[in-house]
Amino acid sequence: MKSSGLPDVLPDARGLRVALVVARFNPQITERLRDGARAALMTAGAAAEAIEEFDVPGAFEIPFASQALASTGRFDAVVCLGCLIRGATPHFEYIASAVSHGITSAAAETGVPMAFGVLTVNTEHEALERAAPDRTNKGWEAAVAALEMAHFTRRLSASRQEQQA
Ligand code: DLZ
Repeated sequence: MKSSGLPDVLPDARGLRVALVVARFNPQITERLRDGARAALMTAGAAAEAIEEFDVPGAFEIPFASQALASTGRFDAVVCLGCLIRGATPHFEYIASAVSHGITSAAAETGVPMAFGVLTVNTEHEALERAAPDRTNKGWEAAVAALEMAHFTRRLSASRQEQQA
C-alpha cells in the first residue's frame, strides 16, 4: 500500500493554471519543494506560463496569499509550500495549526483546490529527506494532489452545468 495517496498515473496538467505560493522561511528547503512542484507540473504537461510563483515571508502568510490569488479566478489550483521545523520554531504548534486551518478555509471559501505542501518536521534533516529531487519530494506530491483536485472541481462543475441545461 502506498503512503503518499498519489494516483498511479500523473493527472494531465495541460490547460490548467496553477499558482505556487512559496514561503521564504527555511529557503534551503522551500526552494527544493518549489522545484519538486514545478517538475511535477511540467512533467504532467503544464505550460511554463501557466505556472505562476508567489513568494511570501513565512508559512503563516500562505493562507492569506492563497485566498487572495484564488479569488482572482485566474487559477485552477494553488500549491502551498512551506517548512516549519519544530526544534527551531518556538511557537511551532500555533503556526502549524493556523496554516493548516487557514488553507482549508481559503479553499472552502473560494472553491479553488489548495494542496498542503507545508512540511511540519522535528529537524532540518527530516525536512531535507522530504525535499529530495525525486517523486518523494513533498512539493511534487502537493502539485500532483492539486492537479487531481483541479480535475475533480472541473468534473463537478461540468456535471452541474449539464444538470442545469
Ligand atoms: C516566526 C517564524 C518562525 C519562528 N518559524 C517559522 C518556520 O519554521 N517556518 C516558517 O515558514 N515561518 C516561520 N516563522 C515566520 C512566520 O511564518 C511569519 O512569517 C512571521 O511570524 C510574520 O508573520
